[in-house]
Amino acid sequence: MKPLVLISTDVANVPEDVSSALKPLADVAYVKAPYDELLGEARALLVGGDKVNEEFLRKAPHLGVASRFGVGYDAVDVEACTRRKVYVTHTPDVLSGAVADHTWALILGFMRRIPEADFIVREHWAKKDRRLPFGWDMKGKTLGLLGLGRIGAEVLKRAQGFDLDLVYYDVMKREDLEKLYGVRYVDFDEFLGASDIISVHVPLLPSTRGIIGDDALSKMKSSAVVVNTSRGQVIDEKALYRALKEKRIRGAALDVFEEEPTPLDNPLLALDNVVLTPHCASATWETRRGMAEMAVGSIKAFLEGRRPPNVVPEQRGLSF
Ligand code: 8YV
Repeated sequence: MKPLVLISTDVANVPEDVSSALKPLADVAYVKAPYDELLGEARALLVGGDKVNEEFLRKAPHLGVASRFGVGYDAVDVEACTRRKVYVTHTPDVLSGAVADHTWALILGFMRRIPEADFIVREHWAKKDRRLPFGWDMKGKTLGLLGLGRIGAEVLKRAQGFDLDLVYYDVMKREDLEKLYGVRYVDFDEFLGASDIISVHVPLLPSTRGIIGDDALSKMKSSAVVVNTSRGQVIDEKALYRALKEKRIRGAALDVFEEEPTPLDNPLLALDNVVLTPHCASATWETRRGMAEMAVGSIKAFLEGRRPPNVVPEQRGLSF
């Protein structure tokens, strides 16, 4: 009997002509939660949004690899996987450009009021009953990158044409990028006090959860725009809502939320100083296909008896 591979995301994300690379080695099933019964037999899992924790792993005694369809693996308990000798892989690099493009779409979409401008053309321009308020120039603004890893670096690369002052805060200094792109390292308080646009590119960790909360928001300029394409939980959404509602900061452009999909009664949705997208920063034809090939490739290597590529850093050097 062939081993069983479960794919817990849909064929739009992992097309069958990509997953078919596994067919000579395994039976492949696309599944939607709950899939407890199949999990009992599964040797490999290509995991979309599901939480892979101790409770989940208990139901998957034969699992050898959890291949995350994405770069962020905050929903996967890597320690629990390591204890059970389950490899955790992810898809770094392949999506950095698409996420950076989307970050810039959000920045410019907010600064030039693109969603509102579109609405005015459709509903009001010809009737001359509502004008589009002015937007803001990029020139002369300070762009602050919270986190300067792979995605932050791509955002920085794209920032070069805009005549911006560039600062960043991270746990690691990136002198290479400082030299290459003229970005300046500042401490967290200076970062908050200097930036007109704060773009979040840190992973969700205990140390980054809620890092943009009441205290951080109180240190921002009134011109600050918070942009988030990383994880919703990095920002305390209630604190952000209060700051936006009271116009203590200028606005926010968000692709990610504390709860996803974000509920329709999330008060953020009623604000006019926000631009919102549905966690789609990596959602392009080319990038999602690249992610699928990478995630499938990790499973294929595992089934062929090799240590899979793109194992998460916490499991570097480990072989099961
Ligand atoms: C999602 C992401 O994985 O890479 C990540 O960590 O958040 C996204 O690319 C994607 O939306 C599929 O779940």
